[in-house]
Amino acid sequence: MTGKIKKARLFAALLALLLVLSACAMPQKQAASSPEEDLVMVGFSQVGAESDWRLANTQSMLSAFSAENGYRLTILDANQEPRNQITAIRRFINENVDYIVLAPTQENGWETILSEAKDAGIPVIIVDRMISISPDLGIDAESLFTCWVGSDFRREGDTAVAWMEKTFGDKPLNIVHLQGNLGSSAQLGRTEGLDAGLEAHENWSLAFRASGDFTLARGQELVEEVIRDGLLDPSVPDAVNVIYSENDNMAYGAINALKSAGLRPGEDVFIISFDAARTALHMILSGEISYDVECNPLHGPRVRALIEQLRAGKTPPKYTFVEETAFSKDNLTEEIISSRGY
Ligand code: GYE
Repeated sequence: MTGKIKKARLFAALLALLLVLSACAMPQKQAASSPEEDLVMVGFSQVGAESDWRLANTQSMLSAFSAENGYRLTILDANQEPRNQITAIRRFINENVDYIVLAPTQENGWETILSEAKDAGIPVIIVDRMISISPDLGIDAESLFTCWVGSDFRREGDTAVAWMEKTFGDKPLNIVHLQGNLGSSAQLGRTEGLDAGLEAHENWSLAFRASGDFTLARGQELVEEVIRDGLLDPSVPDAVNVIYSENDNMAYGAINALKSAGLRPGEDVFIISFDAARTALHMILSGEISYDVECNPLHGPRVRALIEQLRAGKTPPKYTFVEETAFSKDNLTEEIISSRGY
């Protein structure tokens, strides 16, 4: 081999080595500056898509935890099944996300999976509804989550009852009660409020009570059944007919059923609802819904603020209750409706 060829080979070998070295270095360099790698991973186990409230809540989480804000959010929709939430949380643990956010379908049944998250060292933030752990299990529920943000559902129920007292005075009430998912905090608190009202008023009677799962379809079916059974007959003297619907979507279903049976919501039957979603607020202005207790679904920025505090090494409050109001025709205008975020 001539000296020239040797030199050329050496040069080629060096060049190849350089290329290999730079090829090895490149992905690392890219990875270090890649925004994808820097994103904070959040796994959100969402209840489902059963209502306007829930859709607004999911949307709020998506905008708050965007990539531009520095997050990679995975939302798993549990279709209102607690066991789907357990699978979702286990997946988040396996993926070693930075934070788990849980909107619990029901209060019970979280001890095993949340202990797994705790053992994996992943902070859990609970949003909207609450968890509870049976005292005989000897586990402190508060030790299984870092913090919670949501509504005071019992207070919402009390607000509705106070309005019924003020509006109907001492008239006898014939009440049809559409409950949310049994065992969820939203159902439990709103039902407790009504139960206290029933307890305090001898002339309030409960004609019907069943769960409509927070959906329009179930709310409609239940009220169709109630009408078939003659439980909302406007010709019965003295009784004021009231539907106490634990969310707006069931109220929409109730209104459909009333109208198809020729009954007038707001005249033959008064509807009290919860959430105060935009469609429902328009129904207040048109007189179909008489009173709506607000439940604010825009938790995305609140959950993000809690995570930001944790990331900064601070201790956020264990419980954050959202301030809420209630609407009737007396305090609502089109301007108010269009100024609201949901
Ligand atoms: O009222 C209902 C939704 O947990 C506050 O869930 C939430 C409730 C809300 O499906 O519309």
